[in-house]
Amino acid sequence: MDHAGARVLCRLAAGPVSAATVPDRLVRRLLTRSLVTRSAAGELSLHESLALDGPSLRRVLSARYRIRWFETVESTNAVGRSMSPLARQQRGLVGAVEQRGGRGRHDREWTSPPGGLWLSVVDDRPREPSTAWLDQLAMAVAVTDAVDTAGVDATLKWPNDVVGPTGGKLAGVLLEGQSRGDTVERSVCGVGINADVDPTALPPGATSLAEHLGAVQPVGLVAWLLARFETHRQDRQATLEAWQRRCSTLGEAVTVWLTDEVIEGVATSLEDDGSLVLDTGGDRRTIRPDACRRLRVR
Ligand code: BT5
Repeated sequence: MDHAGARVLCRLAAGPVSAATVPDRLVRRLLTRSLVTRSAAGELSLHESLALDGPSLRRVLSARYRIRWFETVESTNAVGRSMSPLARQQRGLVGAVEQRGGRGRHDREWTSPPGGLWLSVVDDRPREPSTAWLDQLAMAVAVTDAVDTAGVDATLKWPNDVVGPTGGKLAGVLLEGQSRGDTVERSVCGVGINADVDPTALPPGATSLAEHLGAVQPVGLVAWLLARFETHRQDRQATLEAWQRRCSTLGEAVTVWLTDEVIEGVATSLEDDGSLVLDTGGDRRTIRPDACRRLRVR
């Protein structure tokens, strides 16, 4: 699906929209491909045959993705790590209805009931580490783009949280790389979005799109999410700027837990590699995303 079509599908994730708000040619294209239906009142909806499964993802995504879909899986990132090699222009996409052993950073548990989007994007282009690490930021910004299009205003909390309008954690990103020497040979960018999930099925402090929008069709989000991810990861400067615009951490007094140290200071800016700069009252400390175990705004 092209960008304009992917964006419309994302708007439809939260329910019908008036066909009058979508260019006629695009409506015809989406109808011809049986991705949407139009009611007598002129409202577009996602086609009822689209579900969150492998065949539907093949219909909404381009052929560049090698898709592996599971009803239940331990962790989509773990499957992504062991996928057979991809061609240079190809991306792997691993998804599941439910994860039994979903993982966050530092091997923390990631709760992944049905109704959420649990995806991992696999890329085998050899890259230098700082470029590969940018994917983490690019995916977080892409999530805010997608949920914003679906109707939820989200912000970013450094290093990798997407936060909903009332402060709960809506999504998280887990980037893993397999390196040889100084080259990252495979990156697996995992993203978990609490889409059509009842918040009572989630840990305290979490929120979901359903909590803000009512019923959501998660498949509607995927093509636009991945289109935005690919766009952001190609432009470091634009991604950093977009990240900073969306970030609620900058300017705040924060406490950061590292493995063997706790630092307090004011978050002032983001470095090119995604590190956070803290003003600790005279001193300047730079913290890499992977070194941060926890951050709290004071
Ligand atoms: C993250 O870790 O935020 C990264 C989450 C990445 C999950 C995706 S799902 C697809 C792919 N496959 C995987 O196995 N993982 C990736 P972190 O910053 O460490 O946050 C983890 C913390 O968030 C936990 O300790 C809980 O407090 C909280 N948490 C767990 N599940 C949650 C959920 N569904 N929604 C919001 N918060 C959650």
